[in-house]
Amino acid sequence: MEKILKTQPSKDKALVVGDIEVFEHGSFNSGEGEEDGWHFRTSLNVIDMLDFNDEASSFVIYAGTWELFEDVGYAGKSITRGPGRYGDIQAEGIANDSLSSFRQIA
Ligand SMILES: [Ca+2]
Ligand SMILES: [Ca+2]
Repeated sequence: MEKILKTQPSKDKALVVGDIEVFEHGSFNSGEGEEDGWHFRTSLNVIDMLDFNDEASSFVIYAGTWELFEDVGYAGKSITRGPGRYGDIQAEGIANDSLSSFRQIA
């Protein structure tokens, strides 16, 4: 089964090209070998994680400053992070398995 995301291009062309990778498990573990393991890397804003909703546990930001939200539509509790490796999303302030949308803000 192919999993899908609902994405949007950035509205602000002045932004650097963002680059973020999100993982199903903590410590950048995609659960490879598991039937439902996943990770994905994108430069697009994701307004609704759809098949990946409420599963993310770690992320890496390679470029840009991103806002991550617990609810779809860039709503609910959020955090803002720049480039770095974040092996435990809960330690950053988003509950584990709750990420639903994210967008680049700078
Ligand atoms: Ca997870
Ligand atoms: Ca959620």
